[in-house]
Amino acid sequence: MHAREVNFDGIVGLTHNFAGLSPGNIASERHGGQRSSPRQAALQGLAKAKRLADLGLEQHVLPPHERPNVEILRSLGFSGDDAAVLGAAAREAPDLLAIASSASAMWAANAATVSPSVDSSDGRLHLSPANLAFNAHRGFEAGFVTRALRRVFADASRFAVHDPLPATPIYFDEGAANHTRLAPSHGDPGLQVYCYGRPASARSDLQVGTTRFPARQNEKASRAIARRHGVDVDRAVFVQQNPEAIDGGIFHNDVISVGNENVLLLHELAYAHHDKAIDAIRAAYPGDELHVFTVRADELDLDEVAQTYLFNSQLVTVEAADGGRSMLLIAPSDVERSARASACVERFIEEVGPVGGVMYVDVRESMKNGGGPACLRLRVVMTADERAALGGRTRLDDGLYVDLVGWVERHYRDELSFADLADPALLDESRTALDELSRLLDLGSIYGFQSEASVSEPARSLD
Ligand code: SUG
Repeated sequence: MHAREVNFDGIVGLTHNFAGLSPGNIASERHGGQRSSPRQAALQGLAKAKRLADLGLEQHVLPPHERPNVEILRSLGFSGDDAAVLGAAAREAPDLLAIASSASAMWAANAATVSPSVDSSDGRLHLSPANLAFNAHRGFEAGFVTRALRRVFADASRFAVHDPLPATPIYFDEGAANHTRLAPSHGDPGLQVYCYGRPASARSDLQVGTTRFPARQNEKASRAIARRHGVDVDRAVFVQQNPEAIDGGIFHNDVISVGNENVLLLHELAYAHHDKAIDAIRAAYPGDELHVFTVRADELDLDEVAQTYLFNSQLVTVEAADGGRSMLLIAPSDVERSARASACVERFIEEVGPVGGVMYVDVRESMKNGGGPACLRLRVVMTADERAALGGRTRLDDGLYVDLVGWVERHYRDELSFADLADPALLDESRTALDELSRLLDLGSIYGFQSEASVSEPARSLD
């Protein structure tokens, strides 16, 4: 079956800011309190997505969430009109204003876990929105993500968009950031590699094995997702993240490994038991030739992994006009500035046959919150019929790119400080922009503040 990888990138929202909200995410902790540029962040994200579209890849976008979200603050006890709610939260509980204002939904790799139709028992493409319940600010994303995915993947005969797993520690789920699919080519049945930080056997945080930073993904969540998607158990491996890596600031597995078709690029400290994990992956891989390229700790230590985000590159298959195929690594520009990280890239290109080159992209604003190129996208392997069945106007062609850049330039602030989050004008600007965006993307009334959405479609969560 011929299928392609389609990337859905999260459009960065109007409140993009640095609030230091994610323990164990070193970049987020380091940049907390600094001024941000929502406009630059959004333009960088769109430019990255457009470069992939220009390579001939199918590229889509997902809408930002409504932020600041005063309904979140109301549910936490603040009352009055919108301005009063924002003002009281800013004075009495700035931490809550921060969680109600985060633009963290931009990292679409955390939006859901995906199984293409070729891997599922009912022949449909399955998506499980992540509950992201580990972090207070991210736990509010699941309701709107579910609604947005149900608009885009609306055809229930082809797509199943599940409810998020229950938002409780044994089902902590961070989405595709901890999942890689390997296959001879996208359209072939694949091997699912699910990676978790919290083993099913751990009865409390004390038994997770980390000493400095928390582990997020629970093995039970990964197993439940594999089960509900109907993936073949013989083609699924569940491997533990290395607690040493989590303690080194590697909070998601996609910050230390990336796979595409028959290539897996990873660091030797990605998994708790490297050799055992690679043996299991090789044994279950449904093809003849799997290229596993391991970067050693003496080539690049964990600090450099966390600083450069080498492994948060996208590895994509590019088809040339003559039908030839070759893989390209889409790496953050921080890798290019590091002699040691770029040496690893050179060795990777030299030694792994299918990989033809590297392209560097600048997503600095996102990187400062711990999100590289791969964090910004949700990848979905799709057949031509499935692609034709997508709802909305989310495909980033030249026309939509021009429209979105114009939209950002009209509505986004160039600079934002934490105090600005309480500015009622920012809430108005955000709603005006999102209202326009929902029409641009042809998604109908999708936001809670748009009356039709709140009347006809009660939100599953506060969003
Ligand atoms: O969950 N940062 C995100 C970064 C997510 C990166 N995604 C992947 N690796 N796939 C997180 O830690 C920081 C927000 C702040 O501090 O303002 C934040 O949520």
